[in-house]
Amino acid sequence: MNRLSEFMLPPAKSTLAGETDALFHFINVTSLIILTGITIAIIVFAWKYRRRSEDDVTPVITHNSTLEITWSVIPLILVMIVFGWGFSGYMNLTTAPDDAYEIRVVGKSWLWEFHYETGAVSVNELHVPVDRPVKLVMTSDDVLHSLYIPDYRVKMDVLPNRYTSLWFEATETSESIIFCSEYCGTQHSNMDAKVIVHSQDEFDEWLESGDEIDEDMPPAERGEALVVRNGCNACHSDDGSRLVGPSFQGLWMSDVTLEDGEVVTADENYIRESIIDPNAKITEGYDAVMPSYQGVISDRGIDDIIEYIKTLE
Ligand code: HEC
Ligand SMILES: [Cu+2]
Repeated sequence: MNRLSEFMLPPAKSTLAGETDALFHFINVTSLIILTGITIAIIVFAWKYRRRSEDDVTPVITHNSTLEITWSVIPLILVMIVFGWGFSGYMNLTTAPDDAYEIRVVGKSWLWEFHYETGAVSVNELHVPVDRPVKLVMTSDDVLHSLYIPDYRVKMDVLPNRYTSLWFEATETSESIIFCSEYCGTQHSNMDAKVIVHSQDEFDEWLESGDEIDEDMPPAERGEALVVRNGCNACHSDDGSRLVGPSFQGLWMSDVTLEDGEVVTADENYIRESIIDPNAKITEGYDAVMPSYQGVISDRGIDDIIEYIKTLE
């Protein structure tokens, strides 16, 4: 079973993965056996009962009860096994244990935000403790997204205006990738994140200091780290090239023409507003697709990002 998994599937790193894989292999292997059997039978019978002479006549056979019962009952049993097995797996997947640790998830075009009980927020990095059930309560800020962690064999749609949830229990301290698996616009393919599994102690420590990027770093460097951590660089380049949004290079104190023709200077206040309330002023030639970072990036963090943008002359 493990060999099969390694050959066909990503590593299994959650408590639910084993059962899901076992059912997958059962269906796969059974289908393969049946396919082989039927193919061999077709070939053998085609050969055995081939027409040998001009006056060969096919006997008239109306039915064969034994055969018909056999080929109905065996598949019925197989289907019932798959159904029962699948149903118990489904119940397991959908009912989180009562003591599950809850984390709120917000999907936005095109990033993932994770909100923890302590008020800590992380973007595109989900931090969880190992060997402990974790329940994600998810919603979307805009369109349909879907959170998919292949290593854990879990996936759930994320919808605007309602909550969905999924749970898992990570079995090892490692990193796994998270995908958005519901097409959500031009940067859908970049809407990935990772889940970072810590030991309980490490996780508690992370929660305490989570949002703090190293204090000793110079502000501009912290700003750059924040730009990466918050996924800004998916839409903004630092080298003048145009992505979904305008490049940060040369932005500082430049004249920005807005959608309505007004020209503003890209000073502290403009940049700050662009981060907190991006749709207040839309830059000419771009779509209003930037998510708001209100409540995600602290005032201090915004200062750091401004310092970073200043360095990109
Ligand atoms: C999903 C893509 C996307 C992400 C992620 C994103 N932005 Fe934007 N951003 C845009 C687009 C598009 C515009 C231009 C339209 C507008 O003004 O809203 C923009 C505009 C801006 C502007 C104004 C630039 C100008 O030339 O007028 C600033 C500053 C900015 N973003 C900063 C950030 C920061 C900082 C982050 C990360 C914390 C970020 N953005 C994340 C898409 C994005
Ligand atoms: Cu998405």
